Amino acid sequence: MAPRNPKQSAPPLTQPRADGDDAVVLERRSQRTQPPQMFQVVLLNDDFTPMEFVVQVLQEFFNKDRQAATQIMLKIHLEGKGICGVYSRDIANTKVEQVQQAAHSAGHPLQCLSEPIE
Ligand code: TYC
Repeated sequence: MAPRNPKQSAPPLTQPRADGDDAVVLERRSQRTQPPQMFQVVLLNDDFTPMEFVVQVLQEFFNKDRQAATQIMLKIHLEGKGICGVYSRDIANTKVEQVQQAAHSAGHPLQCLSEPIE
């Protein structure tokens, strides 16, 4: 059998199916598999969590160097919220849980959440 070039061939069709009076309906499937939904993990500002703790969270859980972590922390402090990173759903949820656990253990009210993007 000759190999098919997927870029040149028409999008796949579902199996023909009999519909009522022997009519056959061809349904076109959606053309492309969509990329997975991505999520941004966000930290919210508060009046109590120490700046140094936020910098350490950004370094430990979001792999930021100290300079980048400090810039993100200051942006959150000044603007109310800031993006720590963008991940697939499960990784984003894990990051949120890690931050919440660390903040809770240290007795800080730091809030972290995940938001779908686009
Ligand atoms: N606003 C806090 C303070 O002045 C610092 C802070 C920054 C808290 C970022 C939370 O996500 C945060 N100590």
